[in-house]
Amino acid sequence: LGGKKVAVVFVLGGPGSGKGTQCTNIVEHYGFSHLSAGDLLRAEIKSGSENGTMIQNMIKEGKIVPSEVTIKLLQTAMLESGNDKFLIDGFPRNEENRAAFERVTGIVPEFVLFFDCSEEEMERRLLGRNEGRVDDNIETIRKRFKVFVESSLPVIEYYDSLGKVKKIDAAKPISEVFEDVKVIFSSFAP
Ligand code: UP5
Ligand code: MG
Repeated sequence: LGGKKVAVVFVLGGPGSGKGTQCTNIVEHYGFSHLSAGDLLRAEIKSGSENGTMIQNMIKEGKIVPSEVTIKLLQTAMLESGNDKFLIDGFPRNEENRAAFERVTGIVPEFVLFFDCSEEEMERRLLGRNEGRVDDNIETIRKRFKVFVESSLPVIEYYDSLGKVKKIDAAKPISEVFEDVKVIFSSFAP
């Protein structure tokens, strides 16, 4: 990003914890650009890119796409936005994602917003979503939960050890979760 100083907040949490929903709210109030890694990967499938079939297969199995692919999409989206404040939603998902992003972009996040929610509640939300996502079926949802616990939670624990995690109770209704999110962003001026 040409040495420009950018502010990045990683928005993490299990499948269906409400990352996308709350990012939409944050964008409206605080001038960030929302980059959902999952949305960028799904757009890549639709575009008919040479990686499309591989990405589609990974998403269907709840597996983590190679970090080169995801990081490239994130970097392009950051450049194209013209903004300098980003919510990166659903990335990094494992230790390798995290280390590669820092190495390739030189960006360290300002903080990590962690939406904490029970699997029971997340499962209910995902099964009720009905947006035709290939991964919103019970078999894939169980795989996504397993990958989250085994690979993604350690990333959150790493940032927690640096004092960078702001944990939110994401089991509450959408508007109440946003009240808690606002407290965090209102005191943050990059
Ligand atoms: N909802 C939201 N908040 C609610 C609340 N407080 N109370 C009641 N209902 C609430 O919300 C999910 C549903 O719940 C919606 O219907 C919403 O209205 C309702 P949403 O905001 O969409 O939750 P979100 O956390 O964004 O869920 P999502 O399914 O997008 O999370 P995932 O992390 O599973 O999905 P993502 O798109 O990030 O990744 C999908 C796949 O892509 C991964 O499994 C992986 O295969 C691949 N991927 C990578 O390989 N690498 C990456 O870096 C990113 C993704
Ligand atoms: Mg999402």
